[in-house]
Amino acid sequence: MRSLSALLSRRLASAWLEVSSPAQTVPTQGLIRIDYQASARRPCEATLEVVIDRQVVLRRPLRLDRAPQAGWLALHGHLLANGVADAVLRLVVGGRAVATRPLALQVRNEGPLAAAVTDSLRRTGAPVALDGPCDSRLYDYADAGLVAWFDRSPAEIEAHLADLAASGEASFEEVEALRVFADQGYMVLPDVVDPEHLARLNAALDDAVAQKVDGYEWGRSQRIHNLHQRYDAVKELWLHPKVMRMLELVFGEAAKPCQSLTYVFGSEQEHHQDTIHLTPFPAGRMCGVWTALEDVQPESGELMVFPGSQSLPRVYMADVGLPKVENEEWAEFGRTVTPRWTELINGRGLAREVYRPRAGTVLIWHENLMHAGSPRADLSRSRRSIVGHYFANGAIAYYDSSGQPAVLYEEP
Ligand SMILES: O=C(O)CCC(=O)C(=O)O
Ligand SMILES: [Fe+2]
Repeated sequence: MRSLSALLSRRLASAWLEVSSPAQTVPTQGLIRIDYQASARRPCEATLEVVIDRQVVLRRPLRLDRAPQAGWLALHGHLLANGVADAVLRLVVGGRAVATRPLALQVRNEGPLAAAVTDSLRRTGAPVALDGPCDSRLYDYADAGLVAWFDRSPAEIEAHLADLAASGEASFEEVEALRVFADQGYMVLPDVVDPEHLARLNAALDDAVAQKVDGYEWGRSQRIHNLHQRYDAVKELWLHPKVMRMLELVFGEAAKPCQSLTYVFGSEQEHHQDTIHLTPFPAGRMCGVWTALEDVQPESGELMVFPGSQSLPRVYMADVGLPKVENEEWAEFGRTVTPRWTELINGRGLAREVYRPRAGTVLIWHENLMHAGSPRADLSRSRRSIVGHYFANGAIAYYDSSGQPAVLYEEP
């Protein structure tokens, strides 16, 4: 008997759990991502439980063995009170908790959009913890009350712009730019980045190329991820006051950047909506921002946009019946989703426009604007540009194509 209980307690003690979340260090809006690693000395069936305020909000079966198994889960922070949420993750084997890890999560959902999202999640009975990938079916995209002002009727758009002008919230030029954005799905802002800043940005890019950051090889279309984390000049652009101001007028909320992508040469990306990759709820609460670091030359693989295409139906993974993309295996996605986008463009007879801005010009596109990188007819011509994707404060941000929650930059 004694040896049995000794054996049992040794077995029970032999499971490991490590947990972490960005919300441990910064107050976080929207989805809260929690990463974990679990293992056990001997193969066993376990349950990972997530407890918040003494309520079990998730039970996930895991088959453990010696090799650490990594996973993640996401919480709807909108359904938690602002402040610190005391979460506990534990591994349960044979009815007993064999490893327990506390997590103090800082929750911050503020402003009218966050309140509207919380109401929507409560109405539809969304769970606190997602038991699987992030997906559009979790959210009430059909709720007319959550439609962004720029996705409404022409009369409603004009009424909104008139309000902005009358209250002095936006200047005449800003109202004009917003009108173009609502109508065409993008706006172009010349001379946002001054020559001195452009010089520093190009120097940062030269350095990144020389150092082969992100494995970059000269001449390739490949993009370099998140250079704002390495170079102040890129971070300054990423948080540029003029861009942030314009995005705030678009969203009616402050903007939060999500990532930066730097291109030395044209991307040659096929036409696409960002919606399926950088997905906001409610719809419309994400924008792409494209900054030219040099005067864009013909045949360099220019960005192309399809004016007016933002009003096409949004394509989500649930509509195409594909499983979430894992391990960067995009082939099936491309075979299924790209033809669907082509059909949508052709069905409307939408034309493409080649974008050839001067250095320092910024283009802001609507979440659902169809855009592409044209083929690089002259491979020697660079096309230095930086793209940021921004979500509205208060929105839920996720990557529908991969099912992961987005992690946004939160002001400390
Ligand atoms: O710059 C390009 O060619 C395309 C970039 C793009 O589609 C994106 O970053 O969303
Ligand atoms: Fe894109």
